[in-house]
Amino acid sequence: MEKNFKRTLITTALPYANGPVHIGHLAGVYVPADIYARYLRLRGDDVFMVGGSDEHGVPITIRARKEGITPQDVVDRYHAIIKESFAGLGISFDVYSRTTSPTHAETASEFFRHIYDTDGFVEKKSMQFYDEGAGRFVTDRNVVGECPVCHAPGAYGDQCEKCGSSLNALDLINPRCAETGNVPVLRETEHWYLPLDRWQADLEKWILEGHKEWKTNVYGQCKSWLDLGLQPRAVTRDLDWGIPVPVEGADGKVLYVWFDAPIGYISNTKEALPDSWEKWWKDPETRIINFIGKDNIVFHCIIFPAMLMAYGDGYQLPDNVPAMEFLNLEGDKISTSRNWAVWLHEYLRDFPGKQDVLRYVLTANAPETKDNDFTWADFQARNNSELVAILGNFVNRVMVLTHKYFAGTVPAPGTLSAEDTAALAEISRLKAEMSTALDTFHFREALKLAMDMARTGNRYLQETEPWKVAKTDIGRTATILNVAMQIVGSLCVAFEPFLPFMAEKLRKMLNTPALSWEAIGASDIIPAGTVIATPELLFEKIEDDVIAAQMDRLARIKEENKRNSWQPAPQQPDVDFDSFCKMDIRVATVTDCIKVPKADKLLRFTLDDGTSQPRTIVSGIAAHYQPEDLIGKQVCFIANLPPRKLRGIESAGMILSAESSDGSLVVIGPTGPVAPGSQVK
Ligand code: B3M
Ligand code: ZN
Repeated sequence: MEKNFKRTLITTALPYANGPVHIGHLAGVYVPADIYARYLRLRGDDVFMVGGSDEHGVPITIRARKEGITPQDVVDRYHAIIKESFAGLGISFDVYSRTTSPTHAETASEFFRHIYDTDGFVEKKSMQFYDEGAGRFVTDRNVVGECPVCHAPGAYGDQCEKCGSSLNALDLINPRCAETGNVPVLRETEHWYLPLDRWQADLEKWILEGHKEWKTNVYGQCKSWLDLGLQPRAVTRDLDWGIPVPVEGADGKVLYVWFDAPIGYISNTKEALPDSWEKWWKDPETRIINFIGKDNIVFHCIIFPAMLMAYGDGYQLPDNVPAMEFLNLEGDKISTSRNWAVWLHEYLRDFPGKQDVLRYVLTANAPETKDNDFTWADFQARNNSELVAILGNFVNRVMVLTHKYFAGTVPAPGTLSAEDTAALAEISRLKAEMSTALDTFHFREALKLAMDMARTGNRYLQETEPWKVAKTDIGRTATILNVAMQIVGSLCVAFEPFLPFMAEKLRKMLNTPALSWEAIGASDIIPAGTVIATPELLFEKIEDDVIAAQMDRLARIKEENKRNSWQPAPQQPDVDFDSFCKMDIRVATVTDCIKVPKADKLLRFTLDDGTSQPRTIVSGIAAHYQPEDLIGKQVCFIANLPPRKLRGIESAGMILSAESSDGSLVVIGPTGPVAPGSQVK
């Protein structure tokens, strides 16, 4: 079943250059891809890892208009941030370029043109919303209106977030353009479609028969798409940001972002390897692995492969697409627009030198089979009780003991005892399991096995107690510390894909050249006689106040979101005029106002309502007013509600107030003085 491959091309989803990268992107795509690439390189494989920014698409144009800058300004800003932060986290791309590069424009254009010239597209006319005021077509996402299914206001043209229905923009009730508020009109437009139906049989054969080993989430999504029957998909758009459609008379049209973005993998390879890129894409002995998040499955498993088939010319299809599920943050969905994220560039600023801690936590919690959660408490716990207490502690003990008893030179071993060989055999066994886990994209499992190697080391020291043996038998101490040092060497390699910064630091302390995966478990990784450096701690404890600061930040964002997401309540069903007239709303002057004892929320009003009798009303607004501030004010109240008792006080009516976006209540009164008892009509 396993084919023999000569090389592996690793692609990583191109992040939209519409915002910085967050932990969700990292856990879902870049950290696992980087672990995989580093692992294969340690094995000596020929690997090329491609990345880049996705710089087209509508959201970028919207942001540009909002900020009064050009789309190019937007992508320049975020491409720089993203690229720098990836480098900061040690994501080892062989190329990281962008879809506004000249190579990409040329490659994507040619790709379209070749399919066009070989009759690989169909042309279709359709009606599309057009914003006459703005002079442009509006994409479905940019039209809002009442949901035709649940009648909630503010549904998007492609989906109602209230009831979850997928919508057709043309079905919205009272549609408006989201950006301008204009009422859109219908206009005919013509687009090129990729007839996916033509590739249905080939795709079924390739995926459903040929790739049963794919992750169940990936295989399952593909199967349900294929079972529904594939339809032609438009691959062009009416937009002024993107790669122009390279066909005469197609002015004002660009390639759909999901058409050009995956070609970016090819363009970026070409840009880096102008003379040898083809072998990475067209040689059947190249294995292609696409690392993506679950929302990108259909594009990578159905649409892009159909594009490659339509183009022909030997382009190879991916061998595997190990898509991840989503990572949540403190129980809530990560969201760029709601700022609910831990941003990589901010993490690198707030936690200098702690890149590996984030890599570790994101891998230990990788959303491999189901959505998973990142919490700061877990981040702290994993650092303090795993990285510091298990891995860091073991390495440090071995180094300190080597300095103490052998002046920092790795001692030569004597004959190995059964304990010694058992410890090394355990490392080899764990290595074999790790290899299987990594080969099958089970990164969490692989990381756990690596940590088990460190646990094995700690157990070995606990059992052999070299600090006690040293009092009587320095020869045996030498053997124990030599074996322990080999375990340290194994850990240095086994953790390298996950914690490359730690591995680099440790390698320097061990005075050891780069090691290969094969070395793990060997008894001579760190040769006797090696002079090691003064040990430095590999990890340090993360204190509570550091975590509290991050939690405070999230709490502030939550508050802000609550304020920003406020929307007026939907309008109530109509009432007839007679019903309205039955409500007796009047103005009164507050003559007295006091807090109701032992009731936090209640104020007791005494009102002059124009009659000779003072009127008492109890109102639940004590949290929003000092009672004395209301004395002398005029308020509106409903006079003809039946009286009711509140805390033993008879309340005759209800004072009107409005609830604002932050939940505060404001009493409603006339804007000018009126006679107490005046009716509100
Ligand atoms: N930019 C979507 C995303 O970030 C898209 C991936 C393109 S991969 C070719 O989810
Ligand atoms: Zn709805």
